Amino acid sequence: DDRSDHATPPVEPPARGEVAALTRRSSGTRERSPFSPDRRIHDGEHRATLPGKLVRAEGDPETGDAEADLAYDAAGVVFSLYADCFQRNSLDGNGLPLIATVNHRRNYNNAFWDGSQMAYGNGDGKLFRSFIDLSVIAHEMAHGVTQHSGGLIYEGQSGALNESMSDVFAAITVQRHLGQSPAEADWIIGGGILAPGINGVGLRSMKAPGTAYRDDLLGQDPQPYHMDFYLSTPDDHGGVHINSGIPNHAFYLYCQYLGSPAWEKPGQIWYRALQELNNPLATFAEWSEATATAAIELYGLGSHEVTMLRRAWKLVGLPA
Ligand code: ASN
Ligand code: ZN
Repeated sequence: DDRSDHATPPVEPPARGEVAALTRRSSGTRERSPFSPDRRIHDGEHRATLPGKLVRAEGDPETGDAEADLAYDAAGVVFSLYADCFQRNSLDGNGLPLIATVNHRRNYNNAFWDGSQMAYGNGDGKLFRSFIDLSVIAHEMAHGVTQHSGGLIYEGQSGALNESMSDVFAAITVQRHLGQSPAEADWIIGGGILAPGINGVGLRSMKAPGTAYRDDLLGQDPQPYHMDFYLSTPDDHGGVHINSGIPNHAFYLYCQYLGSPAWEKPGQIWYRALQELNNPLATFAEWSEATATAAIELYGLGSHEVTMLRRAWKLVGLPA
C-alpha cells in the first residue's frame, strides 16, 4: 500500500512475547499492530433493511462491485489507523466486526453509523454522486469509536464535539493514508462525493469552515470557525454539523502550528483526551481543557506542544 509508511519502513508484526514491549514503547505511529480486522460488507440492494445481503467477509476475494470493494478496503485503512497509531483493536477496542452496508435505500443522500454498523447511500446523482469516500467512511467509523469511548451526547455542544471527533479522525485517516503533512492536505470532508455541477469542494472544510460549498447544495456552508459565530439553532440536534467547524478549525490550526503529521502529536493528544474525557455532555470549553490536560501528560507542562495548543484554541475563542 502507499500509506505514509513509505517515510519509515514498517516493522514486522511482533512475535507474541514482544507485543507488550511494542505497546509500551509506542507513543505512536508507525509500528504495525498485532490486531487484524473482521470486515463484513453487505449489499442493501437499495432497500432500507439492514444489514442486507453479505457480499464480502474478511479474506474473501474482490466482489467486482466497486462500491462494496472500496467499502472493504476503506474499512481496512481505518482499522489500521486505530491499530497502528492508537493500539486500539477496532472501534470498540475489542475487535468489533466492521459491518457495513452499501447501496442503502434508493437515491439516499447520506451515510451513517447506526450504533452498530455503517450504511452508505448512493446519492441521488443530483446533489451527491456516492458516499463511498475514505473521509466519509472514516467519519462514520469514528462515531463508533466515540460511542465506545464514553460517548458524547448528540445534541448541542457535546453533539458538535461528537461530529468534530468524526471529522478530526477522518482527516487523520486520510492524511496518514496519503502520507500528507498538514500543509499538503486539503482538510476537506467528503471531497469526492458531490455530483457534477454542484458548486463546492465537499461537505465541510476544516481549514476554512464556511467555504466548502455555495448555494446549490443545502444552502451556503454555514460552518463557523470561531465562538463569536456559534450558531444556536433547534435544527440538526442544535447544529451539530455546523458548530463542529469551531473545534475542527482548532485541530487544523494546531496541526499547522506544530507542523507535525496529524496522526502523530495532534492525533495522540485528541485520542488521549477522548479516552480520558469521561463527560458525555462536555462543552467546547471542557473539551479544549481536556486536550490541554492530555498534552501536558504527553509532552509536559510548558512544552512547545502545550503552548501551541493553547494558541490554537485561543484563535477560535476557547480556553485551554
Ligand atoms: N452523515 C451524518 C453523520 O455521520 C449522518 C447524521 O446526520 N448523523 O453525521
Ligand atoms: Zn457524523
